[in-house]
Amino acid sequence: MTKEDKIKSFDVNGVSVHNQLFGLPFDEAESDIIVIPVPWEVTVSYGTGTMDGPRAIFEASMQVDLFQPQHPDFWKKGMFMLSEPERLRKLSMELRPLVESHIDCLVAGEEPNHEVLDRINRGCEEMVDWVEETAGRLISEGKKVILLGGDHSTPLGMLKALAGKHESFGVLQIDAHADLRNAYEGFTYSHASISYNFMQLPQIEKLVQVGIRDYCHEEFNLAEKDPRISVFYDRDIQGAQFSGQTWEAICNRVISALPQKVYITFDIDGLDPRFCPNTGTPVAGGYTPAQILYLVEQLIASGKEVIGFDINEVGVGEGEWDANVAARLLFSISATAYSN
Ligand SMILES: [Mn+2]
Repeated sequence: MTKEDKIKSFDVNGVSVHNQLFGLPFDEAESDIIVIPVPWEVTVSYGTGTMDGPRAIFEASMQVDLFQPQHPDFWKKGMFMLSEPERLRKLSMELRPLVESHIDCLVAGEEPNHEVLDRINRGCEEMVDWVEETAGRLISEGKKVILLGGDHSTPLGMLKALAGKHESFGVLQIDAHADLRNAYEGFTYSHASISYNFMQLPQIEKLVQVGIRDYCHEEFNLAEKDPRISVFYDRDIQGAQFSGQTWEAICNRVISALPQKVYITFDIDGLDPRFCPNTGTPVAGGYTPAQILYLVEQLIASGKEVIGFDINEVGVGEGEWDANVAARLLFSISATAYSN
């Protein structure tokens, strides 16, 4: 059956296709938009559970209705999620106990084992390489790409792949954390170092962070002195709202700070924790899904282009609430960013 035939015969109001992202009937070749799942939680520093995020979002996606008021035909573009790389899930589970013993060492003030640290860093490098290779292949096939973490170390390979295609672009980071630490806890590819790491790519001309409310002196100072980094701290955003500034005005300030091409890295903990109670490192404060969606809508309305995005740090605890929120955001952000 051709894609056209599938579109004609698919009942968009009916029961979703079993075991397919959003219950859509398309395969990888027929889908314009491909989701890369990265089951990975090696360097997480507080709670675990993000490794199963992509799987849980996939499950929850089958309950999402496909009507998007501004883009009712979006589903016809096709969205498909690759199968999970089993090798990475296995490697993540192998490395996790080593990370825990390394962190215990640091907490106890003992000298860490450098061989163990090397092994962790090499394992993380393998994950980054796999993501870069996979995203690179999809980009060269003309696909729009989305990554689902896993912890926030997972998008580095995706950004490297995009840096191979785009001479210059900006990153919009929605997050409670700045993630600007250099090799946090000794881990080169820590989830708390993602922004420090991708800012080493010369193609990234600008980083605009939104929602930051848990950060250290080093991160504050680094952001202050790097002209490529603009931070909209949660305290300042909430303060502006308290004194009467609209969310629209705040979005416009964020968007003005970004260049024409934008990658969005969305740590789910940027949201108010009531929308992601099982994320690894929740922090009080933050935003509603509607506010984030409005920000992306305004970004697209401004004429800027989204060249890729990720959603990461979605935790799985009791029930499926976190994944349910993330699945709906995945669909509506995709419809907003990728309808043209
Ligand atoms: Mn975070």
